[in-house]
Amino acid sequence: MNSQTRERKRDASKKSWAEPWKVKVVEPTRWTSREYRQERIEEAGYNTFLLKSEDVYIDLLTDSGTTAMSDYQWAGLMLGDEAYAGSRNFYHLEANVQKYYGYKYVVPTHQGRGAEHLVSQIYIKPGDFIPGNMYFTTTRVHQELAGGAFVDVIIDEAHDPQSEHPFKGNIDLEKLEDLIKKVGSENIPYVSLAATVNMAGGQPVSMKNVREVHEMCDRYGIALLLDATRAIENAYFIQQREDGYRDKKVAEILLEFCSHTQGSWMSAKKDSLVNIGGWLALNDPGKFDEARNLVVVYEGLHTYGGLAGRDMEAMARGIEESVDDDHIRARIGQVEYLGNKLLDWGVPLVVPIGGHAVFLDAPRFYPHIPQDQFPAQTLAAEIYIEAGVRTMERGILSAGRDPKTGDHRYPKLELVRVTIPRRVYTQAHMDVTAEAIEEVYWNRDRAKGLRLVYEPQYLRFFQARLERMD
Ligand code: PM9
Repeated sequence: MNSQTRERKRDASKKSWAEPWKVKVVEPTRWTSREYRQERIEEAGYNTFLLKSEDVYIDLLTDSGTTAMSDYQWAGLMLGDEAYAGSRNFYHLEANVQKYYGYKYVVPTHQGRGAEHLVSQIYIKPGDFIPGNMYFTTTRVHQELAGGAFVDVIIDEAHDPQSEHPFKGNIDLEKLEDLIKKVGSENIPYVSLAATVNMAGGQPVSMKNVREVHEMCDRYGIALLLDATRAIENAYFIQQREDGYRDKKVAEILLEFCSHTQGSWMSAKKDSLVNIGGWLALNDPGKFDEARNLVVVYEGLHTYGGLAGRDMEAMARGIEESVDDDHIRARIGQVEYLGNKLLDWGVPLVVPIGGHAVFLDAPRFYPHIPQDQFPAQTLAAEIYIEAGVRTMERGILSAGRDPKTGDHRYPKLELVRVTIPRRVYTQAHMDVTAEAIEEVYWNRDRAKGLRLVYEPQYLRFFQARLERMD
């Protein structure tokens, strides 16, 4: 062989993959100076939710409603049937929820929390307990507003950012049974199971676990309801990590998973690849009847639920695309690309890397900032100042206050979520993001904590304002 010829080392197991789409439309982004960003974040009360989108360079605040829709979905918008009642797009949506998720009855809602409101009002009576695999902000507030109290029964590993457990979203069966015995099954209207678990770092629930929780719920006559917002990402993790599922399609795994539950609520703004939309799906005809009645009070008629016909069409088509194995592999592959890069550089984050986001472990960035000085909120602000990358706090500010004592809740996890919208950013955006986070990590000793100057009553993280400690 010619000595000039470089031999390429082959490793057949390390084949690159690419996203199963190409770009047709682009939206310009804007780079700004560090001084400009420093002024904007101060103006925004050090809360990334209060920044203007035009002042953000790479927006990794959330994967909710930030998806790029496909040409198939955009074409569907033109087929919107905007009749007040009986829109054909509703029937398409209903058929796809039945086909891909397996539930019998479907009520559309404007987004996930519309469905959470309905399900909480229908199932919960004052004084009830709702066990679940870690709280989610909007889910818990609706449970509390209906008079219930959320009880965390997730496995302990979920609260440890460094535990490598492959299914950190699992419910601890012992904790669940202890609660049932303590408060009585008649005071537990349902078990609230999320797949994947957002606040734990996008961590999945195994099929074995949902099967066992289902059996326990059946034994005690308690319903098992699913937050299906990212259930397709959960199905992908089952395919990759659980024995017996490697050769199954994500769509088959999703159906099997849902079959263990009697209903579910959905924020279609995530898995289903749309900018707005949600639904509540139930198998119990009596509960469905109540939901169909209540939706007309809060959302709109039961065949549009606060949505335009075109939104329902985009959702119906998004569901079809969302269960495609190549799509979900590329989606989670991008999150893993960013996470692995940061891990290689020694940046502390939650492992295993989650489905929709990389979660930075703020206490390991800022051991000198106590939790009540908002280390994760500080970190999110610093990342914005560094490179215009917008992320979100998932720690003490998100956890809010205990409604009984009024004290801060102190969650064990104090994280910053670097959330990847679906089909929006390139690998180069991930590289820029990783470099910005690494820079903030190297300068970690200089960071100062924050204090609250304004705090709204509900879901304070959305609108709170803070200022830097001296
Ligand atoms: N999740 C998210 O960014 C948007 C609001 S909170 C910052 O992660 C789950 C698991 C969610 C979720 C929203 C909802 C509520 C329910 N369950 O936002 O009302 O992650 O559509 O859904 C957000 P909607």
